[in-house]
Amino acid sequence: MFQHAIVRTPCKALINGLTEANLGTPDYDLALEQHHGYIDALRRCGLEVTVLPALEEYPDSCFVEDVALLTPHCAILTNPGAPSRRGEVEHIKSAIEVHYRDIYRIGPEGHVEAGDIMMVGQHFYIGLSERTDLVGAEQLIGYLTRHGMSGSVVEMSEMLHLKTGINYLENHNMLAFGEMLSHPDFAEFKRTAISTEESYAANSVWINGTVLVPAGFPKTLAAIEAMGYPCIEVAVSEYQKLDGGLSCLSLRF
Ligand code: CIR
Repeated sequence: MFQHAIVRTPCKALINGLTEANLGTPDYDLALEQHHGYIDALRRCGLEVTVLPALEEYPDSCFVEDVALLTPHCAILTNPGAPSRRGEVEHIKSAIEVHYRDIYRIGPEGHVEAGDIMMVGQHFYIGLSERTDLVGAEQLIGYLTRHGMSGSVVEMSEMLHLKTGINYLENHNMLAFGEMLSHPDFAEFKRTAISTEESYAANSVWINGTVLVPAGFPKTLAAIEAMGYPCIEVAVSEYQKLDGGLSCLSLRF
């Protein structure tokens, strides 16, 4: 179960965030409104939410998930593969120090963005993407192992981050699309296929028994409800324009 979440208010420079989505420029006011709705959904799942102030010099800084991995036993600050995002890490540190004694950091020689990390119990799957490399992943696994957890790397080629294409809903259930549907590393799990036109909704998030689902993806919503999970739909269209999924907008621990 999770008790806390950390989010960061989107800055006005959000409209200049990194993207390959081709869905147009985000509307900042709508993005702010959607961020409030997101925070509200986290609270409805029982989380105490820390809201950090906007960081105008980092357009993508509201995607806090990428800059740290918060496990039940330790925290690991990452070193994002995207150069424009590296400075975000220093700014998340103090919010994490409030909750964690053991805090590690990925080294300058390796790169990790935690959107590439999927937690399944005490095991962490780490996607090797354009943002996360083997050197970074091995450092991360070293830190996890010190605290009795484990990690493994996942080869991938089609998507931005691992969790763009696969997400764990607990109880052995995963949502997957594209290369993640047949990926051998997840053969032991029950994978529910997300169709190409709803692929964005593969990034739905389990929080304390409830699943947050991006608004506007009815087939995925119905599939998750049919699996027996209560769902909360959250409008995040302005973040989709920046390749940002539901999970990247918060750190949950
Ligand atoms: C980026 O490209 O870094 C941001 N525009 C989106 C980050 C999405 N993060 C995630 O999926 N964990």
